[in-house]
Amino acid sequence: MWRPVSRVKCAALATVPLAVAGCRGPLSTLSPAGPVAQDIASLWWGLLAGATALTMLVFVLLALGFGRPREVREGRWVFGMGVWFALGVLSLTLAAALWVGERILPHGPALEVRAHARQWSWSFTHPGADGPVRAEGVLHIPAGQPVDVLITSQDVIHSFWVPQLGGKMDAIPGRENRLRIEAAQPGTYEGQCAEFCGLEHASMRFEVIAHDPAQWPPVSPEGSLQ
Ligand SMILES: [Cu+2]
Repeated sequence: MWRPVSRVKCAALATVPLAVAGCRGPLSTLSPAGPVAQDIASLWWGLLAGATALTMLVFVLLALGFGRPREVREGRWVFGMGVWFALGVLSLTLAAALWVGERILPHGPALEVRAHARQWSWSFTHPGADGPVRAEGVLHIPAGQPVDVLITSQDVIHSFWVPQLGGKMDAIPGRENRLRIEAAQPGTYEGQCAEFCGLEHASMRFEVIAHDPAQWPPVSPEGSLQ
């Protein structure tokens, strides 16, 4: 028989689309726009599923504990659910994390660009028709192919992060770290320094423009990237 849904349940249901909408956006890992970021997003959902399964187990145990007295079979609840089920979930998530972590490493040849961090901005060096070309605040890459970003800093530790295209990597003075990113389609993607680096850290943003591979490299007659 149909029964009216309570206001509390209505309010709880109404928050679901809001919560899901909050996971999308130009600086969200859950809006992947390339294969590397897709792997990371898939891992995030897998870890969420594992955490949900374990949380549900705890709630079931709590319900049993506060429910009416009943006979509890140790073999099922202590070893079956408490040990083997939890170990199974944790082993699966660990295996998935190792597998994805290996997949997103820079394997094989890729176009190389350089990222230079400083308080509080980024500059990038790209291959150009007549030699390396430098651009302030905008990283240009071709779409549809892997790109390795060689990242360094000239002052303190920063972190290069374009959530829709890949993982994040620290920019460390005196050192060059390599991060693989890839954009499946031409477009503009947002990046952000992901390591607190001083007062203006929050405004240390940059853009990645992925170009049509047929128009790469996009060098203007003046020698700067458009
Ligand atoms: Cu920063």
